[in-house]
Amino acid sequence: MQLNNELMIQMYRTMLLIRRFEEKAMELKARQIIPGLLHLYIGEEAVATGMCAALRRDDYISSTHRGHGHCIAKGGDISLMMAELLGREKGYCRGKGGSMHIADIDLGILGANGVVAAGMPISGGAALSIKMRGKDQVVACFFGDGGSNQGAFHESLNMAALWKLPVIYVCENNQYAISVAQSRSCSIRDIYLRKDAYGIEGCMVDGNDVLAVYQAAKETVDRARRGEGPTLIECKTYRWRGHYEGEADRTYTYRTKQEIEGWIDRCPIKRFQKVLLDQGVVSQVGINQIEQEIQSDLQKAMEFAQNCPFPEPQDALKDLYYEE
Ligand SMILES: Cc1ncc(C[n+]2csc(CCOP(=O)(O)OP(=O)(O)O)c2C)c(N)n1
Ligand SMILES: [Mg+2]
Repeated sequence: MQLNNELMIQMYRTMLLIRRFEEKAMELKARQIIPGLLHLYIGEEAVATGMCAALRRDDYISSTHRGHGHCIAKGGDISLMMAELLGREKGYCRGKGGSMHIADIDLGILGANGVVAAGMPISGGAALSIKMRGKDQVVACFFGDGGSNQGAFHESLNMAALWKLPVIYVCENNQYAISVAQSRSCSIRDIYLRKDAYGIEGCMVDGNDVLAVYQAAKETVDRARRGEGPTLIECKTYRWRGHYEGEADRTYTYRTKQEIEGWIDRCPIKRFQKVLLDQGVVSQVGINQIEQEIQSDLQKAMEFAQNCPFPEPQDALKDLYYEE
């Protein structure tokens, strides 16, 4: 598939922004500046980027506990994200939600979610609303290999298939659910084959190749817009960090250093950078400039977040759903 240069550069920029945002979050967590749990997306950037590049602004996504990459790829504001991670009052959830609750309804970001596979029924509901309103929007539903073993996965796929809902189910198969290898928890090796149980289309792609993800995304999004129903895309990828930040000291108990290093060698960003340089889409000077622009954007986000106050204690219950 021949893509225009502007789109390719935009995808490179998105991947790099996700990487640098996550590296900054990693550093802030290590310095104990970010409270709560933090699950980083480093190594998986091509999945969110390739998928969201095929979406329109008015399309929806549902996300997971590892959601920063999805949010950034759908156009989320990194200043509001950073403020939320730091618990500040101008953050996406006014500093009360943290990493696993970031949402931006205006951008169709229906929310990160601490409950594994909980985005799946939410996506089905959003897609049903699209159908009932007679619109041609679509929903991209991100979930992990672990999530695909949940009942919510199977119920959602069945219903979406039955009602021909416009959902693209994007399985981010990073091969582990916390410390459990997919081979120890899943009855089949290739999760996309579960499409057959529901009579829907599906495919498997190299989740570290942003162009492959984009191509699969484009085809399936077009199909969903035409009213031809849901698709299951499995993206094979790998997370470089532990399940959550803080896990590092026990990482090698369930996977080897060699395995991790092998995947780091297959970095999706370095790989795409080589494609762009080889094809003359961008020069080394252009690559350096993108890096500087991202550093500057991140710096501004940090300043915004750090200059923002914490919520007042008397506002602890404001903006929350609760019963008197
Ligand atoms: C319903 C539910 N069960 C268990 C958990 C605990 N938990 C949090 S993340 C996780 C593993 C998820 O693995 P996967 O879906 O592969 O996503 P990944 O972390 O690899 O991105 C589990 C079991 C949870 N949050 N929600
Ligand atoms: Mg996983």
